[in-house]
Amino acid sequence: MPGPTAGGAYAPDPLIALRPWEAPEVTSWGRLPMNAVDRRAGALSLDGDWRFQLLPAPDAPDGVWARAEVPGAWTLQDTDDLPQYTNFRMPWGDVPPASPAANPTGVYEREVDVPAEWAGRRIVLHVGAAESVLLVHVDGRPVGISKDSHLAAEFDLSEVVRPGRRATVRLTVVKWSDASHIEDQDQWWHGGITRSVLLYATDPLYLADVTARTRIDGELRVDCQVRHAAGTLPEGWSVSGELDGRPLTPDTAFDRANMEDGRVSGFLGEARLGTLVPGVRRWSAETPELYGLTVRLHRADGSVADSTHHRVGFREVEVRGRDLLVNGERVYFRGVNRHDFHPLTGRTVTYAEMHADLAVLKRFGFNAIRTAHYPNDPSLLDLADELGFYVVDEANIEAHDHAHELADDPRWTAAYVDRVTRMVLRDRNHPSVVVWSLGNESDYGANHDAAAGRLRRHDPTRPVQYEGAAKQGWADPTVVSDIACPMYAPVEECVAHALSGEQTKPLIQCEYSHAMGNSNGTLADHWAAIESTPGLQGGFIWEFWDHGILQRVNDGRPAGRGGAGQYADGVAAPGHRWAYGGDFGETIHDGAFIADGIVFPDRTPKPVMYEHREIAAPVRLERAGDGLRITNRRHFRGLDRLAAEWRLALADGGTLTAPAELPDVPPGGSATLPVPFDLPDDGGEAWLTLRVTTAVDEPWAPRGTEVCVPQVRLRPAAAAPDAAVDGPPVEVDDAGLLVHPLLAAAPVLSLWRAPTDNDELGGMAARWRAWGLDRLTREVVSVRRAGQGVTVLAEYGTPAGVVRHEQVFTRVPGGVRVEESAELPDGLEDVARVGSVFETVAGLDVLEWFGQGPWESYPDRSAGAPVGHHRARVDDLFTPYLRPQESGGRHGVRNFTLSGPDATGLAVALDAPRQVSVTRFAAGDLAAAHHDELVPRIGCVVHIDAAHRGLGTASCGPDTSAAYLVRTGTHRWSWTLRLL
Ligand code: IPT
Repeated sequence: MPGPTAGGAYAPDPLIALRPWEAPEVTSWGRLPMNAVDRRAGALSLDGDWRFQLLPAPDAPDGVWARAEVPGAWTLQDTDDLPQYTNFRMPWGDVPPASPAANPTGVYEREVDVPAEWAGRRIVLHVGAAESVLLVHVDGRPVGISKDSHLAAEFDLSEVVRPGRRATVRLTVVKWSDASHIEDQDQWWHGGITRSVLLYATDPLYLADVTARTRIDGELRVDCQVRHAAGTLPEGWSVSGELDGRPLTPDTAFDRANMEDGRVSGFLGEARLGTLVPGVRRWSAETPELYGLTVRLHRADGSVADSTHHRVGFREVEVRGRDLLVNGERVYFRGVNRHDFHPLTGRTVTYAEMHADLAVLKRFGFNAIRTAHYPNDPSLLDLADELGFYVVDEANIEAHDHAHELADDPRWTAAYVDRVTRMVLRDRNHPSVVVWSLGNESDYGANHDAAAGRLRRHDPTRPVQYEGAAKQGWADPTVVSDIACPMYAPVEECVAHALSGEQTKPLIQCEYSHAMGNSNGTLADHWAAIESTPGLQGGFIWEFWDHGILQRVNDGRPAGRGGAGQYADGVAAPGHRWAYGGDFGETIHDGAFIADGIVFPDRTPKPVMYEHREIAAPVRLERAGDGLRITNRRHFRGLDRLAAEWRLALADGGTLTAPAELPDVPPGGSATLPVPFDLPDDGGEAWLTLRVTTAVDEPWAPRGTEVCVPQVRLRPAAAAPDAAVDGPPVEVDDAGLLVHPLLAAAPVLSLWRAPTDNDELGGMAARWRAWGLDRLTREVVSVRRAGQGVTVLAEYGTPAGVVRHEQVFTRVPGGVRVEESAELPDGLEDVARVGSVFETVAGLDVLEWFGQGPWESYPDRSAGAPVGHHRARVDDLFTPYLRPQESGGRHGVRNFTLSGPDATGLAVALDAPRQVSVTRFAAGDLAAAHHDELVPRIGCVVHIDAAHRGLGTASCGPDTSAAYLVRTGTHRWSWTLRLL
């Protein structure tokens, strides 16, 4: 910061003169070592409103002060520097370590009254996170520099501030730097101070770090580092500790060894405490048992100089052969990648919000998180310890655009080592952290090896993974990854590896099943393979959030905190929308690729969550002879804390319920039971569901929350086609189109769906457009009447051949049967659907169906939608994906009714379970860029599909598998339309 000298000239500020934003070797200056000591209690919060100005460059002179909120990104506050989204392209062209000349630099300033009672104490400034270079000045004096936008930086202010006096703290945050080149993650670019700022004081004699290690036999070892502000430690200090009230024992042998070989010098004290807890309760994601650890540092007179509190869990992680074991068990990793994200505040997230994230994950069967692609907010790990998650803690390194160049570049070695080391020092006491990750998408080089060396020294108890290294050979023992952790590997490739005899490491995909838009097809197939193939242990879905930023439509600005309450159920309120790449006027951006989560930007679960919940169900139900088998699929506990109820859904009857008693079965065990109902002779197709709920209030869900709904079919449908009857002839117009009082548009052939993100990015949509499937023209070939019936033949021409479509309309009791066939020529390979589409008149607002539901399902994403009687308002059937696309489908529908408030309407019975959708939108209506731009029709658009293409995950990763593709040749389907 330039400051006036005695002569009135400006002396260059050393922190600016150094140009640390273009010096990768400079990872910090004046910054204290990272540690795990908890300083939150007793700290002075400096959060709130700060003086703020945004300079055009770090070395620009001061301008005009405004205000900004800390913590918070300035890109979401009242500045002209708006968020920008790029996947891995750097938003500016300069090669590392250069940064652009136009480099927004936020200057934050405020006065701080340093408490008078801190006299004689050591005073520390803590900045939770700043993006991407932080320069600290106090009262004009340079204090320090820090990099790494996702880890805290601490600075000793004892010599700079005076207790009882006021000090001016100035935090300069440079947005673009050499560090941006290794923070090139697929997310919004922001600038600002994104986590809390604190000031705290300690005794001059203080705990510099505390490391707790546990074993599952109940052994706890606590290593303490002690320092003194004056440099040399005074004589006679000691540490003591307790675990839930049980005193820890000082390890005198350790102390003696330290003394004898002189390892404890005058400035660094080391001491070890320990205990053995008999009958210890083990920590796991299913049993997140925590013990409270308090460590105290005493002066020679026994008085307490410092203390810290931690929660520890007794658990062990180990790679044995090709299994990753937690407490000796080969657990499955039902994981998701999680960014720190909020639609109003960007990367600033509160404890309550993180709790809500984890609660929703827990409710939907997830047990693992990869902190993509940087250490998440520290409270996330407290919550993961408490709620029970296995965490892959990832360092903030992604050099994506310059991955290969930087991996071996010695100028960046310090940065790679620094980021990995500081993460480990911050997080190693958390039982939830089971694996360290060296970062993401940064190729593999000497810098990774250097970081891993330091990491293994600091924490030999956990495995290390790094996808960039694993890519060089899943079984290669020479690369620095204990886990084969590919991304988006086809399931067949994973199975082949596991069966090859070559596998040497656990195979857990660090990213798979890309959740962009209407996606996650074949998730159940992945899990069928994982559970039946030793060596496969799961993976981490990409990703948790759709990162839509709430934006005001009128002025295009981010809504910021003012947007609170301006969204619900995944949808932005009128006048707002979920912004994605390009919406803030950026020319360089990657569009809707940022909207690829399993939850909407407001955390509303997308339909895939239900699919996952069922795949992860703790209880499995199967037929076993005449009875049933219930299996406990947990790894560490019985079926305790769960309640259940039986439901019997009869196609031609209603739904019966009966209380269920879950058997007492150990993890992995099963029990057989009789079918709990006597099946009535009538009622047709019958499905038995075990509705499992939480039996008690859990930290993540109240009692009675649905956990899974496994089901078995007890009786198949009996085929009983309606006989043709006499009656008035079926009416068709001259074009052979059915005339019906409730149809606004008659059923015609549909081969098209509004492309999903997978269809677009996978290239299918381009092919379908080239064939003109989005604008098919129907030509009537013949209309033949016979008795009451009519046969209509039509043709739809495409550059890949002509599709012949026949409809046979027959009078049946109370309505019309429509028998259809469509012949797809060989050239029309892999279309979106083959089926009928029609539109109803207005006034039919409720859909009731017997089939899979209640949520959206598709052929390759239907394992989580139980068969039953379902009911929904038509307006609620469409899923509001951020970029409009095919949505609202229901798989396995047998029959449905569409009715108005007076219960009149139409009833449709299908010849077989079919993919059906009833929405307010024709496929062609879904061409808008954002959901809020859609204009619903007043009638219903109904699709009945003989075949519907799977969703796959081709926006990033494998497409759906062959079994879910629409084949060429003849498709036949039929349905009956009646009035209610
Ligand atoms: C992979 C990235 O790790 C992740 O951040 C995200 O971009 C994801 O893809 C796609 O959404 S990298 C890709 C090149 C496989």
